[in-house]
Amino acid sequence: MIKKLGFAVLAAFVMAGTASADLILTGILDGPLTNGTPKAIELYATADIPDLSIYGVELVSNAGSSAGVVETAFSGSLLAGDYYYVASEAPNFTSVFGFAPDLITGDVGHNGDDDLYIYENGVLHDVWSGSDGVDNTGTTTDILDSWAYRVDNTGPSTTFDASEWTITEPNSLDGLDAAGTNAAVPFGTFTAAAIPEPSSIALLGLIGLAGATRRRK
Ligand SMILES: [Ca+2]
Ligand SMILES: [Ca+2]
Ligand SMILES: [Ca+2]
Repeated sequence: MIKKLGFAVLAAFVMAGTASADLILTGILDGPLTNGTPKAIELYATADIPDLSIYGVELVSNAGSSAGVVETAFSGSLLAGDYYYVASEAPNFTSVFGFAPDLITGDVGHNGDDDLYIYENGVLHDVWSGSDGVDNTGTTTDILDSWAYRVDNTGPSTTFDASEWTITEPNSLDGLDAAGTNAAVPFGTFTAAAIPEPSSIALLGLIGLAGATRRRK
C-alpha cells in the first residue's frame, strides 16, 4: 500500500516532468534575400520532446487577430537542447545557415509586421508580438528586413514581454548577402537552464517522509 502510494506520487511527478517538456519560440527572421527570404522562426527544446506534433504555429498578419488555432503543426522529435527551424522556403534558408529547415510552411511567411502564436495541445503556449488588431509597422515589434531573438533563460510566455527579446531596428539586414545575414543573426545561440534537480530531490524526500510517517502508525 505504502509502496503503491509512493509509486503513484513518483509517477505523477514523472508525468508532470514530461508535461513540462517544453518548446520555446526563440527567433524570428525576415531576411534580406530574394522575396524577403529567409523568413523563418527558431524554436528550442528545454527537454526531450518525442512527438513535436503536439505543437504548431499560427501566423496572424498585419492588423488581423488570432483565431486561436494551429495553422501548421510541427513534426518529428527533439532532444533537450535541440533547435527546430521552420521556414517559408528552403533554398535561401539553406544558403544562409548551411543546413535545411526542419519544416517548410507559408505560416512563417511574415514580413516583419506580423504576429506568431505557438500552441501546445491546442492551447496557447508562446507568442511573438501578440498585437491583435494592430499592424506592427512602426511599433517596437516592427522587424521588417530584420530579426528578433529571445533573451537566454526566458520563455515560453503566453503574454508578450518585449524585455524578453532582443529586437533589432527595421531594415537592419538590408543589403546583406547570405554570409552577411548568417553573421548578423544569432540563431543557434539561445540557452536555457536545465530542469532544476533540487525540486525532484525535495519531492523524493517528501515521498520518503510520507512513507516513514505512515509506517509509524
Ligand atoms: Ca505583414
Ligand atoms: Ca498584430
Ligand atoms: Ca528594407
